[in-house]
This record gives sequence, structure tokens and C-alpha cells, in this order.
Amino acid sequence: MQEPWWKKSVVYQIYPKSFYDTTGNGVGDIAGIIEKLDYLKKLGVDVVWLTPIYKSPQRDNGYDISDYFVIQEEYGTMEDFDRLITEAHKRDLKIIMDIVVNHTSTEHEWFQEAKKSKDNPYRDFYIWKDQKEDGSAPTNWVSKFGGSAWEHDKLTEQSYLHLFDVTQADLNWENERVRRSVYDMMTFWFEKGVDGFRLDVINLISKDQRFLDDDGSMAPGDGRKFYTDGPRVHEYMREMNQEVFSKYDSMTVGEMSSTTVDHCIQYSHPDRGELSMTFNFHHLKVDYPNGEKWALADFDFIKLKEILSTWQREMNKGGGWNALFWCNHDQPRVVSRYGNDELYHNKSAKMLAAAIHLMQGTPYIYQGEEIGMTNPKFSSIDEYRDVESLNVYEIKRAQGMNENEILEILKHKSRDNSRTPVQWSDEPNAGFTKGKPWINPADNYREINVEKALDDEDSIFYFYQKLIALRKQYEIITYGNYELILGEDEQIFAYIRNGAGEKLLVINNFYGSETAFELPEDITFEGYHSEILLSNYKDSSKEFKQVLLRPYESIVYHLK
Ligand code: TEU
Repeated sequence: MQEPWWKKSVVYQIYPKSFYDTTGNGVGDIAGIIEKLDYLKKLGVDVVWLTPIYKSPQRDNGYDISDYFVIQEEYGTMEDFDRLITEAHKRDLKIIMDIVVNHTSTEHEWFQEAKKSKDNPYRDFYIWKDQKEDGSAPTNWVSKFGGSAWEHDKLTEQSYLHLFDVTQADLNWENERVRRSVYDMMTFWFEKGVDGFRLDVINLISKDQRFLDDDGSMAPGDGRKFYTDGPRVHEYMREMNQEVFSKYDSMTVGEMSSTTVDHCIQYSHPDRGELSMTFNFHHLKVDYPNGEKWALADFDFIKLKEILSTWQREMNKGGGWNALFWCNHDQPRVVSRYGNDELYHNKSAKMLAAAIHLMQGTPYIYQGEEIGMTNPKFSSIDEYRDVESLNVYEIKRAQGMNENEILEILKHKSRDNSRTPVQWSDEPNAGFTKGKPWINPADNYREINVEKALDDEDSIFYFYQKLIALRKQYEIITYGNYELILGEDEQIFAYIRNGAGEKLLVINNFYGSETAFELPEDITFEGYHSEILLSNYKDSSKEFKQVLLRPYESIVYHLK
């Protein structure tokens, strides 16, 4: 069987709003993406994922879609989009779109119709329920952005479900017309020439139809067990695949919220005909004390290794396929999070890159990650834009939390940490816009920017470029089996990739102090010849059995 192209690809995620502005309105645009395609080509990526560019009131920066067939005005026109596809394909770059079908904006015409009356033909496109007898919400579920997941509508005396913002109403996937409409819309984009989709929170689309209260065993009013990887989700995915994906040479990646390995194997196993691969977030919760996102704690390094390794092993064993990533538009910058964005900025950013890119799966680079962009360290609530951060701020204030404490938490946790403008140069506003940017850039753009990175052969950019090039050269990076070693070591993340007659040994020091690596005795590598494939220090030890690792040192040995 021929292996699909997306297994050997590297994906670059663009958040258009913050990528590059050509019009001076302070918001990035499609023309800006086209201008930077050669830059992406230079980096060496194969696929570009665009977060939503459809018409939207932008309450959640485009994850609240009001028209799936129209491009949001500030990003450009459909002609610009067609040009983007043409220009990308000319350069052998693929484009995947982000599609949000768990919910629509309440400004979508379906919802505008649905809310008119109980017997409106679109009523059943959404999930409407009566209040409980005591007048409270239909269930006690909370929204992921805070507050009840139900919004009461006075006109028809019922409530609609919104797992996210109140302006993001959940679609009713039980309704065949909803599914048909979604498949037709996806087909429209494929016919335009896109190469696939990233499917937003796709594992939440099937809700348990009993609509029961949550007993709070996980967290008060949690509700997740009633809609995460829900009863009919795999049936829907197979239907979607049959109706749409199977007709194109496409790649599809599902964003899976609070999912399990077993479900992800099912979503991504080629024989099941659902999706190409899945994102999960368990490795990005190791700095949530007791599962709480809005609290501060160091990351749990042992747990991080354990989680990544479990997913590596289990997905491989079960025949699923992982999407590999540290960063996206919802996560703080990894160099500020699991690295050191000051003293060891360059070294730790490279180490983190190697650690994730050399696992089994398809790696994703989020815009700016390739130059080591950091959290911006905003100091006032006025600098934040994200609906989730603003909600949390209000909620915590109302609960009596001190303002400085909330700001400290947001500084580390806010989704805006990754949404600041790409730092292109040391010109005003990081060279992102000639106007006033919709969100402030990080102050460090004078030191950390693309122009500088391209001029410095030791930059993080060239390290990513190298990693991508190696993937093209060594099949073992794509296919080799993963094996964790020294799982208990509190400072070193080391693993082996096993291929036919060859191996990779990947050693990473995750901290800013020296530490001794010693190859476990039961691993001998007898008869193998070794060479260093990559390292973030110029003079790394060629001898791999015992290595004194320097701060954040990362060394990759190829054994043959
Ligand atoms: O995110 C889904 C999601 O559950 C999270 O990553 C979310 O941001 C986090 O749990 C909040 O604490 C996707 C999109 O990536 C995100 O930008 C959207 O806001 C969300 O869906 C709703 O469409």
C-alpha cells in the first residue's frame, strides 16, 4: 500500500489575523499570506493550515462563523483566496482550511431563522430545550468559556446549547439536514482546490440525547462526559468521510478535546475511513495544577514524558496517527512555557523543536514558533483581546480575586500569548502592519524577528529548516517505532526510534543546568556506526554512551 503524503509532511499553522497586514488596517490578510509563501517555502514546510477566514462577527476570532461561503472582509475577497490557492500550489504547498461545524455564530442565517419560532424549519438545526421546572437551565453544564452552557431565549421560552461562547450555538448533528449542509459546504471548498481540513472540536459534535445533569465527579457542572467522543461521533465521521473526504486526495486533522487514545485510534485508523490524524492536548495540561487551567504551577516533567510516550506507543500499536505540536493559537508559547525564554532562548527553543519533531507523527509549526516567539508579558487587561481571557478576568474579579493575581495568571495562560503579531523585523509594530495592530506585539520584537533570524546561521529558524530537511531525507523519522528510555530521569527526555537496520537516539536536556546522560546498560547498539544528525551546540559529544549535557542541549544520533 502506498503511504499517504501527509505522513511525511510538515504543517505550518497561520493565524491570518496576526500574520501579515498589507493594507494597513492593523489586521493580517490573505494578500499578506501570499507575500510570505516564499518564506514558508524557504523554511521547507509542505502544508499550510489557515485558521478560519470565513465571514464572522469575530467574537472568537473567526471560530464563530456566520457564513461558510464568504471570506471575512478584512482578510480580502474570494478572488484573493483563489489566488492564494493558485500561488501555493505553484510552489508545491498545500492549503488546509479550518472548519468549525460543532457550532455556528448566532449571526448565521440558520440561527437567525431558528430563533424566530419553535416551528421554524431551521429550529432543529440547533439544540433547544425547555428550562427545568424550577426555571433553571436544562442541564447544569458549564460553557468552556465560563458560565452556563445554555442561553435562555425569551421569545420562545427555551434555551439553546453553547459549549463555547454564548454567540457560538451548537449545531444539532442528529438532524440529517445539518449533516447534509455541512458536507455540501465542505465539498464547495474542495472544489475550490483546498487540500484538506482541520476540524475544530470535532469530537464534541455528538451529544448524549438524554441531556442529564452532570454529577460533578470531575468538576462542578462539567458535562464533558455527555458530549466528548459522544455516542454517534464515529458514525458521523465515517459518513463525512464517505460523502466528502474519500472523494479527494485530502488530509484531515481533527481537533479532539479531552479525548482518549482509544478514540483517537478509531478516528485516525486508515481502515475505518474517518480522519487522517488527530490533535490531543493531554501533554499541554501538565502545568495545570489539579486540572485547573487558571492557576500557576511548574510543568510536571515526568508526566509530560509519560503522556507523550503513551500516545506514541499506543497510537503506533493501534494503527492511528498523531499530529505533533507544542503550539497553536490557543496555547501559550512553548519557549516561555517548557523552555527558558531569556537566558536560554535559542538553545531551549531548538531543544523543544527537536524533542517534538523527531517523534512519530506529522509535526505542526505555529507561526512565529520557528523564530522562537515568546509570550508578550502583557501587564494590563486592556491589552487582552481574547473572549476567554476577558471572561475569566470578569469571573475571577467577581469571585474576589485580586487584580494583580489574575493578570499574573493571564500572563502565563491567556490564549493571546500566541496571538500577537508575527515579528517580521525590528521596524515599528514588528513590521507586521503600517497601521495600528489589533493586538500589541511583544516588546522583544527588536531582538526576535524573522529578518534577524534569516541573517544568522545559528538561528532557531535554520534549526527548524534542518529538522524539516532531515525528515525528507530519513524515513525513520516518519516511520520508526518510538521507545522511551530513562523514563524516570528528572531532567533528560531521551528516546530511541527503531527502524529497519537503523536507529535514532534523541537526547534532550529540558533544564538550564548540566546533567549526565548515561545510556542504559541493556542497550548496546552493538555493530552500529553512529553519527550526529543534529545538535543545538556546535561541539556536541560524538560519544553517546556517556554525555555531559549542557543547558538545554539536544543531540540526535543516527545509528546504522
Ligand atoms: O478550541 C477548542 C478548545 O477546547 C480549546 O483549545 C479551548 O481554547 C480551551 O479549552 C479553552 O480553555 C477550538 C479553537 O481552537 C478555539 O480557538 C476556539 O475558541 C474553540 O475551538 C471554539 O471554536
